[in-house]
Amino acid sequence: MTQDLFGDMTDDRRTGRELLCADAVLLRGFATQDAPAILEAVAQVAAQAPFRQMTTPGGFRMSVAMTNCGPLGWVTDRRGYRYASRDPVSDLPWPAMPEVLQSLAQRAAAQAGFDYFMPDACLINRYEPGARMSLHQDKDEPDFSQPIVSISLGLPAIFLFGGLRREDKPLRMPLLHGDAVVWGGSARLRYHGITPLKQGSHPLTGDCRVNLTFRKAS
Ligand code: MD3
Ligand code: FE
Repeated sequence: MTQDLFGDMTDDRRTGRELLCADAVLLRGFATQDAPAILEAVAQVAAQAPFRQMTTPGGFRMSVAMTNCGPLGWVTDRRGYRYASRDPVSDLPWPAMPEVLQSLAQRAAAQAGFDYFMPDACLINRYEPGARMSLHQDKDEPDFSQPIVSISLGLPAIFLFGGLRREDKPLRMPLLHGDAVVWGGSARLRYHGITPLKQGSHPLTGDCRVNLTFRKAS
């Protein structure tokens, strides 16, 4: 008799896939092996387009420092949130998306069932102790049928995973070094955030956390 030993688990130990909710998949440790190469690529990007703390339309300076690579980059200033093809600091195009990042995002998406994900924007967030991201939706992209892939590196963070309305009480979930999350479909517009980063030290990133999100922004 054939039997699915893991058939009753939402934590799928055969694949490392864990369902956060419908259409949101957590791939624990997906990027751990590639972390040194990913961080080298991030350093290359940041040498051309340095991390900076951008200003929200409401006039607040974000605690998270950001940069981008790929044809489009996410930016915010007093005029609003948007994707732009140039770095507003240098007025140069964003650095190209390194192959190691592009292929990682595609492999993560495929693991979650999105076979032809072609991201054209990679937002790179750097959290130092105390930095946070309040509850928000990712809705500056034109096509919500396209998923988003997120990779977490360095210090752990507590991820807030809300519903489709800001009022929905969020679940808290740790995101650890090497974790990937892919969310699409009915999860694509869920509210989410990151609680203030705790102090610590990670052998590969020192006193910070780095998060990359890959998007199809055109
Ligand atoms: C959204 N970044 O850059 S990504 C962002 O860790 C952003 O820096 C966070 O939100 C960060 O816009 C979180 C992780 C994530 C994981 C699962 C989700 C976001 C999600 C599920 C649904 C919606
Ligand atoms: Fe987000």
